Amino acid sequence: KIKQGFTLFFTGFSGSGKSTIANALNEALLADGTRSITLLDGDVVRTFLSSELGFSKEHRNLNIKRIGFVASEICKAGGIAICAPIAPYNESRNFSRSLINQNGGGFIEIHISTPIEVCEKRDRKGLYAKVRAGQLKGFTGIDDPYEVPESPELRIDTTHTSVKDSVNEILSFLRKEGYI
Ligand code: GGZ
Repeated sequence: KIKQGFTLFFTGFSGSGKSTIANALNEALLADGTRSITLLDGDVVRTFLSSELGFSKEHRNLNIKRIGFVASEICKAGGIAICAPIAPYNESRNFSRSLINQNGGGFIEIHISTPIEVCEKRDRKGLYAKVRAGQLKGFTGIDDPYEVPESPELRIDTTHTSVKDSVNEILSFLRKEGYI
């Protein structure tokens, strides 16, 4: 029997660890089996699917709805979609969940809840420094909103959790729920 398609939908601040965990999870799932997996990373989506969009509330919601749509098509075909945008708004996260559920796919929302102070301290891409220097405005968690998900399937704070442990926690959840 072919297993149900599902979407792993990461959400959290820039630098919270979403992409790192999403990539490691992608590798683990690829190594584990025979299923088709698509990683929809934030920067790739913004290059190829949402290149005309900025970071207003409207544009961010539109970006997330597009990601949700692509993920729903992947799920329909029995595949696994891994998405890792910031996705700061409930509206478009919930839209994606509904669309994917309607199409018979599972939706696993994973809030990477690493606090903004920790993300800023890491500042892997130097973006927080730019924000503090006044060169970047409307940055999520600094001077732009992030609506904390109320009931995600998983919540992981990477302050004291390794990538490996995060991946294992997600894999355990997927096994427990019968997704893999
Ligand atoms: C937040 C921004 C902004 C603003 C540019 N606010 O660390 P990154 O660089 O690679 O992740 C961030 C990415 C966010 O794009 P998303 O498509 O994930 O956002 S959303 O879900 O809200 O549509 C960051 C960079 O783009 N970036 N300007 N103002 N992040």
